Amino acid sequence: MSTPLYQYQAPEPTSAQLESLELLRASERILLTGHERPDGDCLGSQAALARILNARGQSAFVLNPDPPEARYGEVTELAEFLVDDGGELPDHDLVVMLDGGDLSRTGRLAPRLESASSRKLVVDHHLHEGADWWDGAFIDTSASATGVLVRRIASHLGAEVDAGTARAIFTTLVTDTGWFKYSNTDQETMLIGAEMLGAGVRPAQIFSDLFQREEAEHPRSLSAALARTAYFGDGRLAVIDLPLGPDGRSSAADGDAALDILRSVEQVEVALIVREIGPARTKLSARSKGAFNVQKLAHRFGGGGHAKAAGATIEQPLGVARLELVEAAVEQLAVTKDRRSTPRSAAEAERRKRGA
Ligand SMILES: [Mn+2]
Repeated sequence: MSTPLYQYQAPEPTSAQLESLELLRASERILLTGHERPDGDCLGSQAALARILNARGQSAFVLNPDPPEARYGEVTELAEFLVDDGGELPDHDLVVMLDGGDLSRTGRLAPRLESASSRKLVVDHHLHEGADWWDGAFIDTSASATGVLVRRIASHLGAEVDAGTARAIFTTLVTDTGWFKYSNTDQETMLIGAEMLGAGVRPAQIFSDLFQREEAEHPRSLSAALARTAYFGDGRLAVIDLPLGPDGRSSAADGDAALDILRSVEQVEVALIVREIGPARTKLSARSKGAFNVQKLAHRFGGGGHAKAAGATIEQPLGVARLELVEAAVEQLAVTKDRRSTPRSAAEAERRKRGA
């Protein structure tokens, strides 16, 4: 391989981050975990951190509450990935929770993790509420992906990023930035991405592995979901509700793909998918563009996430949850500045400030 054009320089760690690094250095057998239904940021961060620690001669493995989707097969083969079987936790002296700061998001693993005598570390980029339950936290809510934080940790530990680790980290970036198109895409994201290309990542291959392996049913289930689109609040809010199928199973429609299409409509600022997952259980996926904060909306329903991507599990029947969500979202839209009135350039913003 030719000499890489660029090597990433991590920002100076904060004192809390320095303590986190000390925890990592001081541990021998490290259990990495994450949230239920792990996504590409969660799994990629875990694979990358496991490889970084293993290369240092430490023993790191992943234990998740749920199995990974098949699309992440090329990521989970990069480290030891276990799925919880409800039994005793494997021996470990440190737990690292990645891509989530609330232990409850590890689902049924949470009580066993909590009662384990091991020390606890969080590596995350979500807004955290509630008491700190950990011994250390490497948190930066401005990071586009947890993988960015893992890349910083590699720098701080003086670890090499090999081709496998690069693949894992690149997967985290493209998952959480929607392939570098969401507003969280910043210079650090692109610099790390550029560095990963130097380490052997081929973006087209990763795109194909992640996003071009749908089942034959995918276009039809997506179109059935999109046909349920309803608009509220002068078209600024788009909602798709997905009832259980005739077989009693929740819809298999790809929510992310549908949410992308809803947001492609010019006047849509908030897109919601409400999916029935049981008789009194509804899952919300919320996305926004412009100023609307979906984390705030999800929080009202017991969920969380980021300003532009959030979710919640609501203990209500689909119809009730949908009604309450629409009401809350329209209410919040009323106090959110209309996207069309948002200045498109710095020069325009300056003109408006001067009242011109
Ligand atoms: Mn993430």
